[in-house]
Amino acid sequence: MALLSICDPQIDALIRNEEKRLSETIDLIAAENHPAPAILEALGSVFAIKAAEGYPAARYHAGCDQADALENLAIERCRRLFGAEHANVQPHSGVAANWAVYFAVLQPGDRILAMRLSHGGHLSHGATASATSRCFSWAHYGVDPESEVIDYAAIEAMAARIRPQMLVAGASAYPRRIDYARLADIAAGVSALFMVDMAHIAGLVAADVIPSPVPHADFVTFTTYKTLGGSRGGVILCREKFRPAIDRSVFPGCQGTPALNMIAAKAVCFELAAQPAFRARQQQTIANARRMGRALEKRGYRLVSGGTDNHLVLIDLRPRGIGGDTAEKALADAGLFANRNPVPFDDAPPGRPGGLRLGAPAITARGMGPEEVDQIVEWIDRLLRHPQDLALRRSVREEVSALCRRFALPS
Ligand code: DSN
Repeated sequence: MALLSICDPQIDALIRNEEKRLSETIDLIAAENHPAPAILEALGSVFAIKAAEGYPAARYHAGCDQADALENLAIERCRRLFGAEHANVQPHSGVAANWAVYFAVLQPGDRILAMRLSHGGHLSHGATASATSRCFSWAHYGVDPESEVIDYAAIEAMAARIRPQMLVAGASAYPRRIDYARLADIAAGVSALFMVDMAHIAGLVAADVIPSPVPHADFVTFTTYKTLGGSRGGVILCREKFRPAIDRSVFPGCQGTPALNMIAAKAVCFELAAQPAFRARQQQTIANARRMGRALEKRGYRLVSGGTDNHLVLIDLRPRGIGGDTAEKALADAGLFANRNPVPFDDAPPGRPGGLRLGAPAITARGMGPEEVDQIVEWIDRLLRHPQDLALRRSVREEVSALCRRFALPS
């Protein structure tokens, strides 16, 4: 960074400011985490330079000896971590991984059945705003209106009616476990392929603290920067028989040269995720999310599905008469970062949804436990009781900074 401060002080200043923001505030965004600095070191390494189209031992550029060793190691570590037959570590993101799976085995216009965005699904699962919606014929399933848990009987009926070529599971705002065995049976019953996007929960799966989709699915996609605790990037796991189609679809189908620096960071992330300390951290992530949920309920908040089995909770703010956008802003001004989110059967516009999503991965990475979770919930409650009180935001922000000084970012 010493060089950057000389050659580009503006960018250097932005990096310093972002470091300060991270260390002095609390990250409750369920999709985020605090990676180990070793991961960022790999990301900023000379591997950022190399062009290496293709795969190990089959490149379209010369000078790839180290690149081949790197990618092979990343693939091997990833396969071992998740017990997968094949791993492609080249996708630049989770969305890129999903595109590559769709185009590996489907034709434009094919039918895909996936979880509805407003019930917790993901944009790249055929949401109207995503280009994926224009390439395939999507149908969406959701949660049961009473339990707010995935309605498997309804999925079975929809699958029988629609006869999709692919069934997609996985979510970005669903606090419960997913019954992969049941979904695999439903897919098999209509001869559909089965893909699981486990981006949010990949760390919990790697640590074996929740069930893995890998034995049940033909394809599993994920990102490395959420619960898995790495930096940004995507991965595809698949059965061996799909290896040629998946590899061709990633390169040259959907991407050009891989980002080898990202692959280096992914490899370090997989190595760290295989350590015993990582398992303890993932167990604590779930314990912290559960505690957060119970503490919120005690203060009268309604949680979607009544709680959580994973790293996030989704608060339904509609009974409180506060928009998710107002809540997000009040918390952010106080140094607590979370994000507004739709809740199932929410008819509010997307910019002003009725929910707030809170996640425990980043606070857990800082070593925070039950006492700090209770304190965070107390702040959230105070802020949401007086969502327009600017003085309150300022005073909570000071308390947040004081807590942050006791819990350094991972070093
Ligand atoms: N998928 C988005 C989220 O869950 O916040 C970003 O990764």
